[in-house]
Amino acid sequence: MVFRKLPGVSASGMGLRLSQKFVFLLFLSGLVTLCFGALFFLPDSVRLKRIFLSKNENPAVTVGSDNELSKKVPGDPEHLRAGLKGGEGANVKLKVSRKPSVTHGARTVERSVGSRAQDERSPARAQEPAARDERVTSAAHNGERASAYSYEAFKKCLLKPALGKNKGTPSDSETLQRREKVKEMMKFAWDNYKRYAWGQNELRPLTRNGHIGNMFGGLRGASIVDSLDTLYIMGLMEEYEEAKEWVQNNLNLISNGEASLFEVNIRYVGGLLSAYYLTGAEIFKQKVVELGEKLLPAFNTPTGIPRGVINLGSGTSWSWGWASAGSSILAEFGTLHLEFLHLSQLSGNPLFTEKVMNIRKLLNKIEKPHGLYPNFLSPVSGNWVQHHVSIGGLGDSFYEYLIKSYLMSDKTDQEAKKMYYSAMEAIETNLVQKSPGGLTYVAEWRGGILDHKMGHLACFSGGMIGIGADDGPTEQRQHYLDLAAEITHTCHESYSRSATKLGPEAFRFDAGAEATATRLSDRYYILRPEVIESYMYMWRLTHDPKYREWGWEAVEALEKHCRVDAGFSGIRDVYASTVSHDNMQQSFFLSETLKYLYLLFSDDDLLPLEDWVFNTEAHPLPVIRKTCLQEHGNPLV
Ligand code: DMJ
Repeated sequence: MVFRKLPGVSASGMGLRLSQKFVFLLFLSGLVTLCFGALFFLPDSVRLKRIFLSKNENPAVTVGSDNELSKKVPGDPEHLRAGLKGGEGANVKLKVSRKPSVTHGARTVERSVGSRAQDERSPARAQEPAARDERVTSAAHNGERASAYSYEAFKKCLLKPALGKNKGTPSDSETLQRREKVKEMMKFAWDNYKRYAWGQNELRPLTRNGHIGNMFGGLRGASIVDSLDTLYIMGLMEEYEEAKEWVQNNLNLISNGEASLFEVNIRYVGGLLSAYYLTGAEIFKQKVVELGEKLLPAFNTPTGIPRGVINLGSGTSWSWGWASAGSSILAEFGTLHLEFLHLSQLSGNPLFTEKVMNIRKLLNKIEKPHGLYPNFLSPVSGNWVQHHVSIGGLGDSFYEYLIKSYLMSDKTDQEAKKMYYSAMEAIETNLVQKSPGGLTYVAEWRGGILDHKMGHLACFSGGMIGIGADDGPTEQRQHYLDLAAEITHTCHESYSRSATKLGPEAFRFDAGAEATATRLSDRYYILRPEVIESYMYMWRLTHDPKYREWGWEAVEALEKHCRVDAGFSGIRDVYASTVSHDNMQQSFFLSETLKYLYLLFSDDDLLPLEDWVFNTEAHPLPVIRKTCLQEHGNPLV
């Protein structure tokens, strides 16, 4: 038909029959659709794509709930892995559906509720210019002020030497031997990573190769950055120097990939900050400020609540495909405060602090059901999206960062303190339960209905409640310490009731279960640290020898079931005496699990808690003593 309309050309003149014309047209239109469609699968950086797809487009997300999500986790060998404290969610591959927007007609139909929330206000890309301005401003700030920050001045404000009098060496020989064993485990994990996966993100110890994954937006060397401080405090200096050299020469921050804001913050920003504060090496400061700036555009949303995923090159951000209705996750946007305050300190740029204070303000103001903080919040409207509350995955480290913000502020951040203790009160009233067998646990809350399950991730709360006990209302102090001990005991039970003496990903207290996993999909252990983390804090707070014993049980179990010829691996079923390995040595095993074990068998003056607060990836950050810092010439930000 088209041909007939072309001047001077008749269809018959071309010698085509009607059916042939039809087939030809069909082929032509198919070809055009194919070429155009292919544009969407090109990487962001490809020029053609940038020309064809206008800047106003907003990549969308697909709807998903954490329920749907957890269904995807089990059996997905790629992701019997990782994970946020911030989420069962992050247990899954970074999965962002990038469907095109409004301008491409029919495709809008495919979009989800979540993406609509984004598109309505066209937040992400429409605000890109602002993001760029911020980076420029920030860079200018850096030039002027970063140099004003003096490491020597900072050191004068520590109450005690960071590594203690004698690097925390314990005086009794058994503890010393145990500590040496942990150090050997670290060296073994590191050497194998170095041999088979150097420069990649994590080691696959069975196949003896590296894993890059897609949580870090093209950044590499997650295990290196996560290990810097552990190597340093263990006195593995040769290894530390190799790691530092890699950061200096190979940590390339010019990346155009899509990263989890939370994971990059806790592992890379946290790791580099700690490395800087422990060693004073300028390279870490330079890298961390540069990286911090790349995260700022994630905050360009109508509310300032960042989205979960950011393209580190373009600054475009998205919500997770699985997050309910385009929402942001409490444990993700609530786990930035500690690092961002330090980024402001080091760079002299107040923007980092402003961003996290804005999150704080919104959370403080918003109405909370029964005083609880649900896990999903819309970055567009600033309202809760669902009423699921958990001190485990999706919620956890938000609470952790409240009390740690208070402690890191030299106990001056009264707002954080108030929010923490009110949240604790609501959690105790609504979530804390006692099992028929007398075990204390923290259940999950779904719109008023309790789910009698506790995730491995939630086991960090023993330590958190412990470190918060002393600053609670006077009449509650002993109670909080007791509660911390009870929760830690329950988590230890989840380990001791398994064949391997390692704990499952989630355990339940219903249908006759007491601290055991009832679902096949909850039986795995991926070298997580939370239970050991609580042992370490409880040891420091009480010096009850049982915590060291429990830590040693964990070392023996790790050695027996997780150590393989070329590293450490997670296991698929903690109840099976013949284990099946998941082929992944998580970077948090080096940064957290082994560090907490090492600290457990060290004297308390190695990273004393008066001076250091651990971020959620176990990277120690110093208490900010503003007056002291200023007196010694460090500018206040
Ligand atoms: C770590 O990356 C951090 O502890 C995070 O807060 C939660 N998940 C893992 C360890 O399990």
